[in-house]
Amino acid sequence: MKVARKKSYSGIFRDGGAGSQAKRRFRLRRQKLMKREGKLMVLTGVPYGPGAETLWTYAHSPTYQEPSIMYLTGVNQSSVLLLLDPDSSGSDEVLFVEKKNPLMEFWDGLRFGVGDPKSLAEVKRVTGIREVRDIEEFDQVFQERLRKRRKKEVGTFWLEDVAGKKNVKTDHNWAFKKRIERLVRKSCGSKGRVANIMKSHFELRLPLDKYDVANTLKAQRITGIAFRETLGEYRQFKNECQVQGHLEGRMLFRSSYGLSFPSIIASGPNATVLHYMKNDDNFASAEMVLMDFGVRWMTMHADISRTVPASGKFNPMQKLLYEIVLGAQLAVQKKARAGVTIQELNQVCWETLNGQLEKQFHARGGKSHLQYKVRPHGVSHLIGEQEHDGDPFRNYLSEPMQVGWLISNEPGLYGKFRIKIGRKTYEEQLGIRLEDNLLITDKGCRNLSVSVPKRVDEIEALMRG
Ligand SMILES: [Mn+2]
Repeated sequence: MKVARKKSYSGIFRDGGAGSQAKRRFRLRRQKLMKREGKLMVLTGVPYGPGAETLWTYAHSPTYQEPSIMYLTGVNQSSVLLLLDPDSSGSDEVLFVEKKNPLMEFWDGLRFGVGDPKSLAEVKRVTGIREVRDIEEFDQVFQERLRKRRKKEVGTFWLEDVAGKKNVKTDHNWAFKKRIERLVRKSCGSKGRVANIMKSHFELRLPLDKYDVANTLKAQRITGIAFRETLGEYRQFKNECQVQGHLEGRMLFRSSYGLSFPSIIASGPNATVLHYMKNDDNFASAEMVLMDFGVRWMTMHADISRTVPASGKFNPMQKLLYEIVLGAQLAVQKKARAGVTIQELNQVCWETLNGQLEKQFHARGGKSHLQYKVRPHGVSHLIGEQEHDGDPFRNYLSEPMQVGWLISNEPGLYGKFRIKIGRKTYEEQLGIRLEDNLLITDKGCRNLSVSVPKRVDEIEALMRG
């Protein structure tokens, strides 16, 4: 008996769930960028695949492309270059890729490439790009295109702050920018100029479209199911690693797009380390466990934090502190809408949290030692093609939020706490963080994480199994 199995390019071409609309969607994104910039542009994908070091992608993830290329093409394969040439006489879009390489495919699996008409037909079908060329021809094609242009300005993408003073110099985008500068100098000497298209690129990319929202919701739902399933099994866990294994297993059971990031599973005092990664400690049932986790669907993310009592039941102090954090989170959600800045959300968040800590904890005789002065971290970051999206120097914190932005809402409380409630004194060092993802609308916001439970009674009911 012969078992036939078709080769699948589904891991390489991510159509964003848009199906037959995919090529129109990607084409429109590139057209908008060309209209805005009006200049010759070139962008690079990641130079290496999973397992190699890259700054803005998680190397272990099956979704690893440079997000700017992912946004403009949906192509999830290393070593591709994109040339955009608005108002040119030739084709205005060219994708460069390596030659088909059977030896490389023997090691790393299917790749698309020059010399393989079948895979190049897929490029057209999913990305809408009609011209695909050998990456070895790039320098020559680029210089020809530049020569034809009157204005010798080339746009490319690298990460910098809005003032243009600080740059990320350790990633592939910076290395590519340097390469383009050398090529421009070679072609047109001092007349040439290389400009950053980061700002207009992010303006287009950050507001999610309906497919992105649908994919984000799917990521949130899967993350929610995995969380519920994990709570139901919590009694058998004695170690952070066991929680991680179960939670990530249940997420990946339902999504092959990989985790949003490696989970943080931090019990007791470990939760006061904000980016705790060890995940190898045993914990006692009296302790709280902070979990920061999430899965991807296509290129979109869930970025969720929940903090639960290992025993399945909050003690009175844990419940009191937990509800203070929850109150701050709700205050932020109420305030979030288009036009408001994330800086303003920070103000609401930490004022509410610190105010309630005074009123509900200190005024009742509670003593605390916080491990920071006013706030431990920001309440929000942008989410999109990357789990942390937008410019890495976070100039967006002071910009009015736009309809379609997806932001995290993650207040936290970290330190040592002691209080007498009834006849019992409670004392522990802990961290509590609650994180949801909010879609900004003009009237307010939509909490996309409602499928991940967080109320005290819900958590306790789920942990009873
Ligand atoms: Mn986050």
